[in-house]
Amino acid sequence: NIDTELLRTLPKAELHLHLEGTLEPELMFALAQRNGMPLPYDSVDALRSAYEFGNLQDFLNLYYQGAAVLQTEQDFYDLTLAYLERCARDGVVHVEPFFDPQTHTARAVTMATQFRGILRALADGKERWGITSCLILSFLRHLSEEDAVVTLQQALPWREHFVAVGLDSSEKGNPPEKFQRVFDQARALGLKAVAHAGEEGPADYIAQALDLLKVVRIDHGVRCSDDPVLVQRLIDQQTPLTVCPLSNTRLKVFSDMSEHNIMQLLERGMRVTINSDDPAYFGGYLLDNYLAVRDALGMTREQAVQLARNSLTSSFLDGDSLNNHL
Ligand code: ES4
Ligand code: ZN
Repeated sequence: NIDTELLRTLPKAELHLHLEGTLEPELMFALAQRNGMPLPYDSVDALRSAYEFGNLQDFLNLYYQGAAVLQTEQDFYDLTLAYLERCARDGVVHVEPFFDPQTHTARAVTMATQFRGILRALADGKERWGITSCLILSFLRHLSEEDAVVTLQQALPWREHFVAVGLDSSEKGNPPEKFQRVFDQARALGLKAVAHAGEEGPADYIAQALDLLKVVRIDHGVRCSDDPVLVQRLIDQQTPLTVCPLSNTRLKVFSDMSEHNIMQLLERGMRVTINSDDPAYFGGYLLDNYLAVRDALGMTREQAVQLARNSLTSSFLDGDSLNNHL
């Protein structure tokens, strides 16, 4: 198995990370106090002990409740900068974070507040630690397609400051086909597309995301293994999967890390990457996810190098900006 220090120093990219999911309990309390908002927990420890999830929806309920403390541009800045500081320590050289604007515009926190805080932190992260980034605007799939269309319109003044649209939140019952028109609009604007698919939802949602939304990566995608034809397609097309091991075990997608299929998918020749999803809620940042996979399933130095390389080559970087990290 590869040793921890080698894993830490290996240049890695993070391609599946929700900024709202990096809100540590300590920061949640600090922002609640700063903004004069009550929290339904007495202490950081009480909050952390509520992080026991039976499924995706259990988690999402707490995640949206937590995100409500984010009110000002400075809140979004502090959140994003704290994440980047952690990346710098873990050998993460490039990030492609999601944010969920609808979570905030629904509370009258404007698109401008969100973009200004996040973009200022991403610029400072590049300056301080050399971390490059591409931001992804993600639509909430439990809301209507019309709401997503309005959100895309609201984001147009920042069109040059995000590279792709994504699709997240409650997967079951909210198939990719529900968002075909807004993804068409986004691609017509020159944006790339990604989508969560095959996390809790069926393998068919992965095929829909590819065929109807024309995504260039699948977020999660681990349920592809239910469909051998789809598995072969993902191998043939070399579609990147942004797998999130600690997320999958915390949300009971796999009962235990020893049951996770990530190394099987990698060994079958799929373009697999390791990511942290919502590290403040799932018990670990990017390096912790690599270590958890290594400890449960084994990871040779060659496999670790392949995974880290996949993360960079599956990113939205190209040309010199990619080569500078390789
Ligand atoms: C998410 Cl783990 C996960 N799945 C779907 N949507 C999400 N939003 C934040 N984390
Ligand atoms: Zn996710």
